[in-house]
Amino acid sequence: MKRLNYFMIALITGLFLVTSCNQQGNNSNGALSSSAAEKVYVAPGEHDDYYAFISGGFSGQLSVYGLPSGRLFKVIPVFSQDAEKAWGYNEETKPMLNTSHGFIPWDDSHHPDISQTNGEVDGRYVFINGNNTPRIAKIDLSVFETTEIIEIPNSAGNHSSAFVTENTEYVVAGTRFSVPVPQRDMSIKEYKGNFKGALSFISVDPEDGEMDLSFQVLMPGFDYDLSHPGRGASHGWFFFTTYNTEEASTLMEVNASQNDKDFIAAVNWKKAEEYIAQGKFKTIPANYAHNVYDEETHTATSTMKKEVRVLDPAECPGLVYFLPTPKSPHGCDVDPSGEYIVGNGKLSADLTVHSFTKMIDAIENQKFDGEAYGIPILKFEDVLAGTVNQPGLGPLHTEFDGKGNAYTTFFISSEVVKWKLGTWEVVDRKPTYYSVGHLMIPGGNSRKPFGEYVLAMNKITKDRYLPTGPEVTQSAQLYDISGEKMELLLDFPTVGEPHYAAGIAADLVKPRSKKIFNLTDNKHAYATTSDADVRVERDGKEVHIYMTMIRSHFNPDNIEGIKVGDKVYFHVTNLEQDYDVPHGVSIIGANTSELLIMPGQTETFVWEPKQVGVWPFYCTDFCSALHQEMQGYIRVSPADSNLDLTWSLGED
Ligand code: K7E
Ligand code: CUA
Repeated sequence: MKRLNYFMIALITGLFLVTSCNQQGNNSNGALSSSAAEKVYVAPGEHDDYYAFISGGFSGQLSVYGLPSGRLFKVIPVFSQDAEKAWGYNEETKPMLNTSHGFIPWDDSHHPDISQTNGEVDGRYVFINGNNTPRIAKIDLSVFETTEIIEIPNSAGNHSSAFVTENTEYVVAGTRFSVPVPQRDMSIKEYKGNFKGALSFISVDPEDGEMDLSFQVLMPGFDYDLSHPGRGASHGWFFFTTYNTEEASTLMEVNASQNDKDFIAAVNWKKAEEYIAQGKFKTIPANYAHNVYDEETHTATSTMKKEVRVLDPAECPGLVYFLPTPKSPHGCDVDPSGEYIVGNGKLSADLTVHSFTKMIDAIENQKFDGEAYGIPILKFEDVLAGTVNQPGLGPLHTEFDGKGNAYTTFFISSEVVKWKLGTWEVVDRKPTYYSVGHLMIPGGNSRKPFGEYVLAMNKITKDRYLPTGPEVTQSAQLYDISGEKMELLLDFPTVGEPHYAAGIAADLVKPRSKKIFNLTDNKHAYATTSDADVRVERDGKEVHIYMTMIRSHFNPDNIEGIKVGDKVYFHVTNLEQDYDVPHGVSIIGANTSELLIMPGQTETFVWEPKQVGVWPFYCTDFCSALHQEMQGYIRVSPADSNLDLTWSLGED
């Protein structure tokens, strides 16, 4: 199959899909058996064994589920505004969504990955990519909140991201689209040879976890689809799938499918560190936002960074090698030992597995088969570990159970296929409903997968759930993989489009989860940590209300002297110091969301009253038996009123 014509591609992507979706769910009756039900049953009040962090795709967020129950606990806002949590609406978190393109309230989040120590997931952070306006976010698992977002310059469609090295030295972000670097006004027709693909290495401070864009490797103008780190012997390397090595810029479905083989790019990041230390980098101008949320001020700041260090592989021998890999590979997955690198060629009949040992051997013996833009190309036969023959149609992603087995998803034939590392034989296959994308084994992207379950994330559900109009839910399916054969246990709906997920034993996260914020640590510029400090201050047309909340009142709850045309800042501090007692607040006519304030925290929203009157505000979170009494009034007078500011609580 040297050339795929238009018709064949339509056949593969269209027709087979229809066939798979016409399969009925009736051969999945394993899910109805009582043993399957028992395996996912978590009794009321009991906890799940695992956390699953599932990306929201076009929702831009990250959802937190329990496994095996499939129960949804939280949707963590990351790249998209979330009125429920005031994310991107309150004054404190707006800077988190700042970019070089201004305030961007949405993104497309695909690949969460959990921080690691010695190659094992450690439960400190989850990192996730924003594809559309390239960004990497860090979620702190002590609070389950996004605490840092860094924009990636010279990148577009930040897809081969956000994967971590085995001691979280780096979070790696590869561009999907190649673009002019630096960006400039030029003809699209001059793409070939001129556009570049930036692979970004973002360091993570071992102490405080702060991210910094350490350097970028400026690669040829291919598309960089997915990536995974080496581990064990291959620690120090990072592997990226490429497609469009044709460097086409139009009608990609045909033009980017011409080459019989694309590449997996093997990047030696330890070598990169040496080149950086030797000063063999160029510093080029850039413009990107670095946004940090401070837990003590409960406030985010956004800083614009102005330059980035880049390495040119043509000038850095030993930095990058190309491993030929058939037919537009998508997933790029490394097994727990670090020896095998699996390339899932979307249009290939077979799965290709490369050997790290053979790769090093070929490099040492200089067995090259030409070069591309100064990057040596290794011989396919020299690096091939083995091939899984005709395992299914449309392979996308592979995970590992730590017991010598790999599990690959097949989008077109709608199945998960289990095969053995080393012998490459297929040992089991189970259908998915339908058209599976990624799959996830908790710890599957580490040296020590937990190996008990695999979660398949499906693109299409059709008849699997009650219909909800033209838009139906997407879905995850949980399989027991503790035995020789996989067993389908559970379907559960997801938020947005689940691309990838990351999972971890609950015991590694639970003990670190915070219950409250200490009021004594609250360093918010407008905090009101005692009722003695409650006040309202006018500064021209700006009014600042320093307000507290505790069961079951606001202080103050009566305010007069506000005028039409004022800009009123509500700085509200929740004085509670008990677990699970948030309060909310909003006022009629506010052009923003409510605030939902955790114990010990301060948040701010702005209200610009437009009408004269006496307007109520109230608590939006049912907090006590007297929650409905938790309310107050603000008197708004005409713009030319001379009424002085007054405020009170408990005065009639
Ligand atoms: Cu295959 Cu964005 Cu990882 Cu979706 S990607 S499936
Ligand atoms: Cu406070 Cu309801």
